[in-house]
Amino acid sequence: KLPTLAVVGATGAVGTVMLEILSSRKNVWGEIRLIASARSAGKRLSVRGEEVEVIALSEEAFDGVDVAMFDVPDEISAHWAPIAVARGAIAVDNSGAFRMDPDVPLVVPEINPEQTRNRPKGIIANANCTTLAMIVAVAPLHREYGLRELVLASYQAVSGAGQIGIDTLHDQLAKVAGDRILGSRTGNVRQAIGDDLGPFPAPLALNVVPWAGSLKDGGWSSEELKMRNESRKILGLPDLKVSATCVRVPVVTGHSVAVHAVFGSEVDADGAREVLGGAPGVIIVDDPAEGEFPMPIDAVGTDPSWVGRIRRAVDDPRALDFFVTGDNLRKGAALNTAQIAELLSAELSA
Ligand code: 11C
Repeated sequence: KLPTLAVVGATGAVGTVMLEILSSRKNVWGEIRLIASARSAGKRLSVRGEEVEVIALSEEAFDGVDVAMFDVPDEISAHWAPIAVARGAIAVDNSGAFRMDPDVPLVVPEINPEQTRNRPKGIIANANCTTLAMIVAVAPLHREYGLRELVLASYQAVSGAGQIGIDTLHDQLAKVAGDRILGSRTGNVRQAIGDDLGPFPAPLALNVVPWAGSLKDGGWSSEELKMRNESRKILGLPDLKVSATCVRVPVVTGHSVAVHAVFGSEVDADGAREVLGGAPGVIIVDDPAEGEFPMPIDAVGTDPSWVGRIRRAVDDPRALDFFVTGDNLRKGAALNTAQIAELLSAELSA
């Protein structure tokens, strides 16, 4: 009998992409149960070509569930994932609630799939979307050259903040469209957009905002610290030096990261291209003469991390610079969760 899967948060931005992914990948599930807040209960959503009614989150909703995926905010996961485990499920959590718990593996199937079996709490964590876009490319380079340091700058899409982020950007773009004066004088974009900033601290339309997440010690944002801490844990490098600056840009979906990676040995761009060319989950798009770069408008809706602008640092023969773009709702969230769950389905079905 194929295992039963629950998707908690089925109606959210990530949940919606999850249902598409479950409908297009190899079918390894028996029942797929869709769970959401009481407000969304009763909705009918399509998965694997069938209409399934969404049920409300409750303890009983997990009865008979083998694997429960959580695509919900941290506090909902923190409360409900242990309940799902107590009811007999293995939880795969896409929130930040458990990622740094030493008893919870942080799994990227292309990098550390074996860690799905080491789950003393019955919970497996999925990494942050910005970390995921970048780490899929960094890990194979680390295996080849021995990573010492990462200096990162992100260019993050608004869908990282959920449906409210997408709606906010579209509303703001509608307010500024067609006005050719906007953006030429200080203050006039703020004035055109008004007070409705949605989940962002400043207007996103015609702007970039060097902020994602919440304020932490030393002026760092939570997103920047996630990139540091999660990279260390996934790569198994607890002393890795990581500095990140996370920036929100007016893109709907597709997180990008400019990476400066310093290694223990000398690197060269062709060697790196060869390593990345054979790496799972990576596609190289690197032909500047033809205008071919990794970009959100091309990467959206696709599975791999797109990598380009690969070059050796001019001033350090041990450092590589490159640019990565990945779909933050797919590999950055739903796809990686689905891949982890598929490993569990294989284990449970064996
Ligand atoms: C963003 N990366 O783009 C965030 C969203 O830790 O899973 C995901 C936050 C997380 O805003």
